[in-house]
Amino acid sequence: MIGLRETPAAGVMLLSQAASPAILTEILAILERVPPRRLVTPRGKTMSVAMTNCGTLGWVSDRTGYRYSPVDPATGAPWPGLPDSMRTLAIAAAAEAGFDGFRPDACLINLYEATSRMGLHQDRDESDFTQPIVSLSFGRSARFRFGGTERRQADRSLILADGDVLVFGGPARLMYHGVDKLIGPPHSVLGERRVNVTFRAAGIAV
Ligand code: MD3
Ligand code: FE
Repeated sequence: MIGLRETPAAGVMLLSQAASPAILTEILAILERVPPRRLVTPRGKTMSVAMTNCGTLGWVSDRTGYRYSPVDPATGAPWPGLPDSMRTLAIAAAAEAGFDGFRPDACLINLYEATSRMGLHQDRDESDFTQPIVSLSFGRSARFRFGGTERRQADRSLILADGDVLVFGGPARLMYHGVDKLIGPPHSVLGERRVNVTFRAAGIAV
C-alpha cells in the first residue's frame, strides 16, 4: 500500500511511489489559495525556492529570523487546513518507518523552478525532535544531499523522484541536508517545476 521501502541511512526511510497524483491535486489547490513566495533570510538573501504552508502552523522567514507562525504574514489570515488525505498519508508513512503517534501540525510546501536550490541546513525550529519529518516530492527529480549532524558530513546523496516519500527521524532528525538541482525530464502536470511538502510537529508537544 505504501510503496517500496529502502533505508539509505539510519533513521531515514524512502518509500518510493507512495504519494499519489490525488495528493498532488490537493496541494495544487492549496497553492492557488496561498501562493508560494520567495522569502528573505535573516541575512537579507532572497531564497530561490518559493514557499507556502498549510496546517495550524507555517514556517516563515524574514529579516528578524525563522519561526513558525499561525498566520500567513502576507495576509494575516490562518493557513489553509491540512487536508485529511495528506495527514493520513504522513501518519502512515511515519508509522511505516517506526514512528508511531506522529502528530503533524505544520506542513511546509516548497516550489522549485529549474534553477532553484536549497543550501545545506538543519531543521531545528520545531519544538519536538523526537517526532520525525515526513517529506513528499512531486514533479521533476532532484538530487538530495544529506549526511551527519555536521555540515561537512553531508556527503551522501540520493535522487528524489515524483511520488517519493521520505521519513527522517531518530538519529537522522538533525542531519544536514539540501537540494542541489533539478534533473531529468519535465513532469506531466508540473512541467519544469518540483514541489516538496514536509510534515512537521512544530508546536508544543501535548
Ligand atoms: C532531513 N526540503 O523544507 S525534503 C525543508 O526537497 C527541506 O524541498 C527539501 O529540506 C526539499 O526543510 C528536502 C527532505 C527532508 C526534509 C526535512 C528533513 C530531509 C530532512 C529534516 C531533517 C533531516
Ligand atoms: Fe530541511
